[in-house]
Amino acid sequence: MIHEHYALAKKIYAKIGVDTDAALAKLKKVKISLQCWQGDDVEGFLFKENALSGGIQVTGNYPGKARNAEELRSDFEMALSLIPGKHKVNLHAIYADTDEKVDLDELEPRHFSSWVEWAKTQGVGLDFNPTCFSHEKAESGFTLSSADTKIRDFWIRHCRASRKIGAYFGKELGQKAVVNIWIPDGYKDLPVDRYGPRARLKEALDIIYSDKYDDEYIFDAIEPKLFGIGAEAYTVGSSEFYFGYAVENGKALCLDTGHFHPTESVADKISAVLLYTKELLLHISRPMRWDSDHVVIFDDELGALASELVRNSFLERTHIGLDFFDASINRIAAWVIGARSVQKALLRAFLEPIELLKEYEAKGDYTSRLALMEELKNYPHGAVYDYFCVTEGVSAKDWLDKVRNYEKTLKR
Ligand code: RNT
Ligand code: ZN
Repeated sequence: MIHEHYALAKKIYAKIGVDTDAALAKLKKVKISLQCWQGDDVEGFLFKENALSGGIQVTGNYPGKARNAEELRSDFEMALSLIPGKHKVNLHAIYADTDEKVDLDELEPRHFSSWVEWAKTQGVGLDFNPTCFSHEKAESGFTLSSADTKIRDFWIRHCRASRKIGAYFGKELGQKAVVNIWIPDGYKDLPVDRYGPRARLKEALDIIYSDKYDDEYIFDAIEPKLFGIGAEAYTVGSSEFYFGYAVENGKALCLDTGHFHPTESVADKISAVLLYTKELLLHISRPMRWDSDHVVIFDDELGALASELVRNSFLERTHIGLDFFDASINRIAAWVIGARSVQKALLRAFLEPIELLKEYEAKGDYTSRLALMEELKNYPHGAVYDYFCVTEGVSAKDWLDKVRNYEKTLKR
């Protein structure tokens, strides 16, 4: 059935000059980085007693979260088996797999060697993030921008250690590791000095990035944010702050789709940012009324984001990561739904007759442009995606049954 549907879809797309096989070949090349923190509600393994802080929140009490690296890896294997293609796994520093009592500023590549060995067996790449929250030294609400040099130096050491770990991932796995810095620093209420913390953050980043690593191994990104819970009035690492820093220092900006006013379009920002930065990191999330980090679905925003990347050939310069944490549904299904939604959106974008649409636009024929864009929504891209799943050896439709069966075997 799936093959028949595909044959028909292929003909339908051919009529508007679109080659479905070529679209699938492009989709196959796109890696999505799966965020490990969806698997255990951003708890990590290093400091089991620490509560989640930094103004982010996980809600829900669905059973079965991973309690250690072994369980998390097993969950990942299940999820990866249901997502067509080869992908990446995105780790946070608190997911170190070690029996040693080690603080964040003392982390070394060896504390992640089991992850690297596992990644090799799975054929996945690894990305990395310093964890500048859920820690006693982040309790003041300030990390890299703290006025207390002891605190600031601790976080600088942690970020330097994190880049070293990222470079180790890149070297071992033969593919660049994205090392993304996000800090929660900010004030709940109106500050008097908005400049000082930003000046300190800039200085801290300069120190962190003074360690040089091979471009082949590591890719640096910095992630701005509008606000966090408890930091509603002022966020040090704002959009302008990091955009400026990225442009001046040749770093990549990370655009998290939840980190803007809810009516802003992140899709619209990409073409502006990529005029000034070489590369881009996306944290694809789904904000609902606020930065709620709901599981990503194939909605209009995601469609627009995917079209922007494809129409402008930005994928070569863009790293795609997922960033959501929903504890109210099965956590493995959450990864699968999110990743497959991104793929579906990208596929629909790859199946657009871009030249024809551009031609309408250039001629000023906005009627044809709008009419065709709307018609395309009903084209059989779903049949093409199903075929992609099957050719990649992945369930097209009944993947959730597999998650359910796996879930039944868990003793958590
Ligand atoms: C927080 C940022 C950040 C985190 C992860 C856990 O608002 O989006 O990327 O979600 O690092
Ligand atoms: Zn993010």
